[in-house]
Amino acid sequence: MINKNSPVPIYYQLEEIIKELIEKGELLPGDALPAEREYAERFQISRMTVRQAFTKLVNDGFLYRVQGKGTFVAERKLEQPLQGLTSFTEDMKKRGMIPGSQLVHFQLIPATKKIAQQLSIPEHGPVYEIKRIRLADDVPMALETNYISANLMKGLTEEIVNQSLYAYMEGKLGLQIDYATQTIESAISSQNEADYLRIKSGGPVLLIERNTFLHDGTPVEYVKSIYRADRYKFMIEMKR
Ligand code: 16G
Repeated sequence: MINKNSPVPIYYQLEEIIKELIEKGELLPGDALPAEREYAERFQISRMTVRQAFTKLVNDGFLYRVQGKGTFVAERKLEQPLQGLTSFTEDMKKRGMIPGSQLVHFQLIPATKKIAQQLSIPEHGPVYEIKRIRLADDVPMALETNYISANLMKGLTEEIVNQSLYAYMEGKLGLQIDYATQTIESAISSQNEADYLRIKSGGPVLLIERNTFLHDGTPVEYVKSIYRADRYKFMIEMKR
């Protein structure tokens, strides 16, 4: 299966072979890969080359390593469309997964200059700071910090925060969430974030910031999220 006369590097050919096995379901999430030595013998290539292919696949999120145990097939990434303004709860339900939240903290704080600006409210105005670990089928996917003006978000309780914020805003408060702007940047997780997300410290994450508005332009939330880069990829359709 490996062509040593090809101009295509051998590690790359092996990478493609492993990816195909994953694609076809012959290697499933959680399955252990054969030892480097075994692959080296099977394909008559050097262990260094096998390691190079494994490392590339680890970095690209297809595989993960466990110290002293070996290399395993990673869970597939969730493909999140970027069109459409949806909530975490809606996104997970659409996939047939069970959405969940673990509340890290829920506080009423005076708005800092930056948050006041983002929410178009006076500095030191009352703001809810809500930090939640967002779970899909009990697996942490993101760590989300929402800032919401307390004057807009009447009657917020811990119980509500453990459910869907968008459902509360629209269903109970009758607010019409209309549009949002969002940026996505790559980042490296801090020890703290990694602990919440159950990944290793320094593991890749995506920093997503969202500003959401009502139809009349009133800001309803400013959100800073840390998404697991090993579990998420974003998709957008383009046309010209
Ligand atoms: C998503 C949104 C977040 C929103 C939350 C509401 C991103 C990056 N963020 O996680 O802005 O506050 O959904 O979810 O997509 P909920 O209705 O389930 O509480």
